Amino acid sequence: MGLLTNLRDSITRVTDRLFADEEPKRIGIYGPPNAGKTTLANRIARDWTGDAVGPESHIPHETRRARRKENVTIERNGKTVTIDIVDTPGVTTKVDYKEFLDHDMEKDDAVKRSREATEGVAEAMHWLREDVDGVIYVLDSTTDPFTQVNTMLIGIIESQDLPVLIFANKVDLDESDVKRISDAFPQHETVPLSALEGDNMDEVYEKIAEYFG
Ligand SMILES: Nc1nc2c(ncn2[C@@H]2O[C@H](COP(=O)(O)OP(=O)(O)O)[C@@H](O)[C@H]2O)c(=O)[nH]1
Ligand SMILES: [Mg+2]
Repeated sequence: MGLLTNLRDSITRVTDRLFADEEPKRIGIYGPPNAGKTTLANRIARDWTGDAVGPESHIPHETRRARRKENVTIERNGKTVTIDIVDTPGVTTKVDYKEFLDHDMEKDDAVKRSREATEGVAEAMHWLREDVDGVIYVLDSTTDPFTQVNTMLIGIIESQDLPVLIFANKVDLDESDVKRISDAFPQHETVPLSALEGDNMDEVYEKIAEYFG
């Protein structure tokens, strides 16, 4: 009985995919460590599916492998977009195990974490070239956006002709400066939000539907 039910469900899933108008778009969430990528991925997943993607953390590189939440359907203004949300590790020039030691970790564990984080970053970069249909680039609006990593990554995204939205996160904090971000990347649309507090999520979903639908 269980076997038949499983088989039937698998066939239904495959035929649903075959006859669906389109495959879901795969949207990668990129940006530096601690920008709030996982918090955002979790908020989107919870708002539209009720489940989360992965753990958020104040320790940099908590997301050391890419995590994926498939078939998240977002509806806005009569537009429906089904996306696979890919939460990637933060991209940076340096993953140092000493950074983890600052967070009260044993050296072995810290070295292991930094190795995993480096592999995760390589994986995220590979996906950017091969495996995503659009990018949400998340920045912490309390920090300077003019870094080599941001400029380089946005350059790569542009060279792939991928649609990209820049999210200026953490607008709930006093030091938040959204204009600094929109001035740094005037060629792209900047959407202010607080992934933590859920501020401005209506506009976030509107823009996602508009850009990736
Ligand atoms: N104040 C504030 N903190 C945030 C916001 N979004 C994320 N954070 C915090 O920033 C830290 C890093 O978040 P996380 O989602 O793990 O960042 P990631 O490394 O980009 O995945 C965590 O402590 C979050 O609670 C936000 O909108 N406002
Ligand atoms: Mg993360």
